[in-house]
Amino acid sequence: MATNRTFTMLKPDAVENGHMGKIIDMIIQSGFEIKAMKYTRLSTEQAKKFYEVHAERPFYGELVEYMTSGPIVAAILEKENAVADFRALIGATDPAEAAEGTIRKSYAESKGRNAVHGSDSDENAVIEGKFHFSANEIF
Ligand code: DAT
Ligand code: MG
Repeated sequence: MATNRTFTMLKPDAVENGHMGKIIDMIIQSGFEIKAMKYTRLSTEQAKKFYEVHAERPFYGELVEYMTSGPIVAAILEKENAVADFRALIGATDPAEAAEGTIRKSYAESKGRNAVHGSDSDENAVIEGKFHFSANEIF
């Protein structure tokens, strides 16, 4: 069942490079409504848990270190077909492979430092949203 919601993080490189405002604007202009948003920093424990599906991958340690290296913006977004439409808006994991006009094509530094996260399923969107927000922070 589609929830029409997805979860995103503007990653440390996007914040560091001053792209936060432009990316949020792209998200809103693409028809997503912000249901929850916070400026925060992941602890090592949180980053490990969030990316635990990648625990066996060779880049896991680097990923956790990077995701805890500075503040991020976490948000829950709503739109019809939110998960798939947001994946289309952010583009491929590697910005070199991302389509023109996507957030990663425009703002990501590399496959590892790729500006933005987007949930890959409705189920994970719910899990990831709950990971960052309590019920009274979601509107
Ligand atoms: P996505 O973020 O597009 O869903 P993913 O879930 O496969 O991609 O991987 C999660 C994050 O891990 C990704 O945004 C960046 C990092 N990552 C993935 N593959 C990588 C690689 N080959 N080298 C370095 N970092 C990688
Ligand atoms: Mg993923």
